[in-house]
Amino acid sequence: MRNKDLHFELRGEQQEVAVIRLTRGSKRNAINDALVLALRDLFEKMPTSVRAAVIDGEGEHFCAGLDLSELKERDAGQGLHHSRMWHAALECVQYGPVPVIAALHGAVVGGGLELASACHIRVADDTTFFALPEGSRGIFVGGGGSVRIPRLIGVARMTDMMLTGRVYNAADGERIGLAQYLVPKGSAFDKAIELAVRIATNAPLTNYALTHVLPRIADQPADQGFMTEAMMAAIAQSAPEAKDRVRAFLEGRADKVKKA
Ligand code: 1HE
Repeated sequence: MRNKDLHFELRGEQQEVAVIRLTRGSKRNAINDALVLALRDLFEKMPTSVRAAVIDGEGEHFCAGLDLSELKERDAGQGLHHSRMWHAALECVQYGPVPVIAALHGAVVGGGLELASACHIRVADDTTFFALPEGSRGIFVGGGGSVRIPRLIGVARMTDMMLTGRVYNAADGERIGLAQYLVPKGSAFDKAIELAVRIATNAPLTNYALTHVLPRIADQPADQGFMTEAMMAAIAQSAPEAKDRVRAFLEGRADKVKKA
């Protein structure tokens, strides 16, 4: 599981926050086959203490995408399996054990944007820029981007990014939905940790509902979505932890919602 290009550490009193860092800064954190497999293994074998995870990248850029030096002559079958390998790994990120927050800076391009879009929350600092250079390299996305990115920004914007090589800066990226948070240069990681610490205090079943059930409801026809929602609501509210939390509020022991 260990890979020299992937740093892993646990933070917090209960070791509840995992930090995963791409440490291939000399290659702008370009993802080669070994690294994509290491990411998959890491999410499959996440320690049970972990309640939330943060992914970031060493150096000036979050991730330059696929390691283009490995893009050798593949036949159609090999290309298919390569893409499916990325799918399997990023599936482990999106549908893994815990919510994942991407702390973004610099280039978030190609497969780097595909990795970021498999995370549940994206925090971008002012230096972030988003692009899909596959369009000008004569290739196509292969890491799930065609499924996940239109769900964030719509088919028209992704089509434009790939047809024209359009690059979105951090502010415009946040405006169109590529990131949910925009923070000053150098502070994406700290903001992501702050969010992870907060998320780690939620009931695990609620976090599971949000990461595993909500995206599936969003893909269902409304009639089925309402039914899935009702079943998830029933399961969540019957957990003892939910009853404790509701009682704490009714007895004045829990925080009120504060005005933003
Ligand atoms: C790389 C890669 C890479 C950098 N594969 N080696 N991705 C791209 O098309 C992005 C290509 N990269 C860039 O546009 C730029 O490198 C950056 C904007 C990200 C950063 O620029 P800069 O000036 O800071 O770095 P650099 O000088 O371009 O690169 C430093 C080194 O990293 C250099 O290697 P060196 O041995 O000459 O030092 C680069 O070759 C290397 N490097 N990016 C391999 N991507 C599942 S399908 C996904 C499809 C894709 O992701 S397509 C790839 C899209």
